[in-house]
Amino acid sequence: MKITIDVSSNMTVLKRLQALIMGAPGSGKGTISERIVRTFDMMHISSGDILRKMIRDKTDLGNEVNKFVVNGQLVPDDLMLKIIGNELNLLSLADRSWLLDGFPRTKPQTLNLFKIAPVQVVISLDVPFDVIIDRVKGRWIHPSSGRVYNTDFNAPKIPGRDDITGEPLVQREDDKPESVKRRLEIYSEMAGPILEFYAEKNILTQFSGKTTNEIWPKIYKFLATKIEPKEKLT
Ligand code: G5P
Ligand code: MG
Repeated sequence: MKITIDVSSNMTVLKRLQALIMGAPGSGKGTISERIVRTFDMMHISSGDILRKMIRDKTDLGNEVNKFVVNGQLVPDDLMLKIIGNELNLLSLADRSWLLDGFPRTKPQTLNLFKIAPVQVVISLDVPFDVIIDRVKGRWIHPSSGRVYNTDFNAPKIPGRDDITGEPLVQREDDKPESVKRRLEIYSEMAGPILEFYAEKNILTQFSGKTTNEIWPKIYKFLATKIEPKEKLT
């Protein structure tokens, strides 16, 4: 890996950063990822977006995973690795910085990722569950790009339409209250061992707050010690 030393601050700046963002469903991973990849010129790989595309395309695998996703359950590890394994192999060879969002979700996935494409930085979002439950009710997404909106937070310029393409926005099937409840329960159960794994490797940093605008400047400041931003946060 290429490393340059920033002599002005004595800081080690990486040419290429391999990062991961974790957090409960609705904690703002997608929203914050959009800001990170734009500001630091990184690739964004969201396991949820990959699955939703397969479901929309109605591939055999897409129909199979839909049964889990729609009910707010995790896609089984073997199936998940089959789907994302190729993507991970490509990431391990990529010459650009990247940010994984939504993977890994289980200890076996964590160990597999560690073998194929180890990350250098793990960002964990800590947002209270009552805040999350409230905000997912207003979530609208643009399916083909994965762009995320919220009627209370970052509303689209034209209601119900994507800002860039003008195409219709949709609500996610798994944002129904019972699915959200199940997803939050699963996260509470599964995240601990994954976070412990990364804490032991000394690569975990947690960011707490109730809003994205409160959390984002802290993440920016942290990442700017690792990689040169393309856009400065003013
Ligand atoms: P996903 O797609 O990975 P989740 O459940 O981890 O889904 P989700 O729901 O996509 O996470 P997020 O990305 O953390 O949430 O949050 P977000 O979309 O950015 O923000 C939520 C809403 O809040 C948006 O409307 C946003 O605009 C708004 N918002 C953001 N900040 C603020 C704020 O400050 N204030 C307010 N008011 N609003 C704000 O996974 C989906 C499913 O795929 C399967 C599973 O079935 C999973 O349930 N799956 C996997 N299964 C197994 N293994 C894996 N690795 C899997 N990956 C996915
Ligand atoms: Mg998301």
